[in-house]
Amino acid sequence: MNFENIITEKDGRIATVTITRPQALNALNAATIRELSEAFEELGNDADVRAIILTGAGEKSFVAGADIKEFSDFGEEKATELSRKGHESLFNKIENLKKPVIAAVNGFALGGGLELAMSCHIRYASQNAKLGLPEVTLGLIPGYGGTQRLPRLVGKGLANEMIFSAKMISAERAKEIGLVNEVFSAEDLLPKAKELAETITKNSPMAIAKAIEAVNLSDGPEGFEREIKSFGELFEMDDKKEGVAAFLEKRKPEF
Ligand code: CO8
Repeated sequence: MNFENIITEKDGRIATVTITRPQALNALNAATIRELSEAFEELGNDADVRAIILTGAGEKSFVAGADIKEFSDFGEEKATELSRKGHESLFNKIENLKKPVIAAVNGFALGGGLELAMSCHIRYASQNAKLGLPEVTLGLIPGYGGTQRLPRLVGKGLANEMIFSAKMISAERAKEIGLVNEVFSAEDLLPKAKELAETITKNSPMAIAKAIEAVNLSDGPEGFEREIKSFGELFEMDDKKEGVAAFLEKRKPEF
């Protein structure tokens, strides 16, 4: 895959996608959104890839938001289109991918950057990470899912505080409120994300795909029904045969 604003690498069953616009603190312009969408589409269809890590180049920034310079002279129509396109082509795509995506938040995750991290299934952060939704300082609100995903992750009260105040929070505070799972030193962040990805890739990809689908429905009324249906469907799939046989034969499963 050849891109201008991102790099994708594969190491065994794990792919890493790195956003590389350091001159703009990895801000998301339309081209970067397009490339990320393409990369996730391809990695989603790549049978060799079982888990994906998303990070930003350098130690200063994961993603400092949508590219403010690019949208500065937009009117309603163009802004609505960009927002909708982002939701559909990237943020929802990541959330609904059938393989786990881990955000390795290596610095600023602001605005669209935090929204991108929140569309991933799991977030690890470096100690120097700063997270926030500063859109109201620009006279805007989050436009890539932040008003919905942040309250789901941390509750309405804390989400409102972050959105209304535009204040950045530290990685430690983000862990305290459940916005990131773990905090590591800058040098440990990627190795730890890879370690988690390795652990995940040893488990049944069929079951994980079903788990992602069910967990994504946990905020609505359909989640329980999806769980029941998927639980049943897995009984007809190869991974369940292998997983249960391995347990009974006292060996490790090969998925
Ligand atoms: N967009 C474009 N360029 C950016 C962005 C950005 N979001 N963030 C940083 N940059 C650029 C700076 O302009 C600067 O470039 P230059 O040297 O050419 O002037 C370069 O990156 C380095 O930045 P700073 O000099 O500002 O670095 P500091 O260390 O002083 O500050 C900060 C770092 C605090 C991260 C600061 O850069 C900042 O506040 N950035 C903006 C953060 C922000 O407001 N993000 C939210 C953007 S809005 C958004 O994300 C909406 C999402 C929904 C969009 C829906 C579709 C329209």
